[in-house]
Amino acid sequence: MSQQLGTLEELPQDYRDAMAAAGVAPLWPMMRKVLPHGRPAPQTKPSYWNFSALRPLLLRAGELTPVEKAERRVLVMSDQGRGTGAMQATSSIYIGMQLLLPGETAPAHRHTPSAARIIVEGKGGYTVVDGEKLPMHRGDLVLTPGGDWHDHGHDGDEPVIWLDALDLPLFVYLEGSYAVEAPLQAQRNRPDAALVEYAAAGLVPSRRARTARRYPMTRFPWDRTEAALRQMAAYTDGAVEMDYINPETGSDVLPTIGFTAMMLRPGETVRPVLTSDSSVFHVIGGQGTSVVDGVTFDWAAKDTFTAPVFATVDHTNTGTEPAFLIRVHDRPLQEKLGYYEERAR
Ligand code: 1HN
Repeated sequence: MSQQLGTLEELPQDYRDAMAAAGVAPLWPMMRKVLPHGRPAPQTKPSYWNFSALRPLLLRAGELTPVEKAERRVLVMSDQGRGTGAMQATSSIYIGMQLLLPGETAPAHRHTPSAARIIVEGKGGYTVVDGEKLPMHRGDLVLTPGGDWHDHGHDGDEPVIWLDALDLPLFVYLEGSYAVEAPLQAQRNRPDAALVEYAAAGLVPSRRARTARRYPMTRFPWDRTEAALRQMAAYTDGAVEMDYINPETGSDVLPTIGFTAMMLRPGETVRPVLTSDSSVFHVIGGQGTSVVDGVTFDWAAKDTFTAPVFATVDHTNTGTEPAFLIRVHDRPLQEKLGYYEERAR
């Protein structure tokens, strides 16, 4: 039953003063703010970043701020519900666009939050995750699980840009966020090993001989992902969306953040059910329009936008080629907390 609750103003001033002096406050005036009726009332607003607007700003950061002065040269993409400067794009997901110039390195560190990169442009970039050198190609998803050492480098001759996604807001909220710094890592002589070990779905190196690592696959190359999406699209009439999973366990690739790859056929509109998770969408290729809670975003390759929890989302491919997006979401976190939910629209 929806009952109007008492307000602070209704209470006598002397009582309010006495409560404040005692370090307490009445719950009932604040109750609906923390427990809205029926569904959450997110502060997060649908937000959108046009890559062609970000790119010159990022390149200018390359001129203004040497990487040594930045550690990571990143422009943070803030949720418009919280305002520019907010270090989050949704309640639990941080994103930013990072630039590394030819010859530069970003020093090794490890931290409690987990990170993932989606490579946006440039050739020759790489990241080293726990000693394993991982090349960065356009559209790749590269993971740096919490606690893993990682540094970045660049052997090419053009700027490399990628999108970072981290569960940083959650770790800040939990007062659990910190990093340890170190010089660049020694690279083990087995770059990109997981691409060999997990070359075929359903086959993993025999368990008899070894114990699997907790995060066995840290690079998911885009060419494989796109091929899988195209095959799925040819095989089914339905919406084409595939989960990135840990090949040893079948579960999500990181503890709190999940990733899917989506393909929209030319002219296709998809209307997913309402979900309790929040999402960041990054466009790998193609063009289209998405309407998120009534806000329309016209997107093309390299653009990024968000959907808050329980948002109504319609995606339409307005082009003549397939469109591809990677979705970053927090369903793994919500499932662990036991409240992930889907509702019909
Ligand atoms: C971080 O470690 C990276 O390693 C990028 O590239 C962005 C944002 C906040 C905290 C740590 C990186 C980050 C970050």
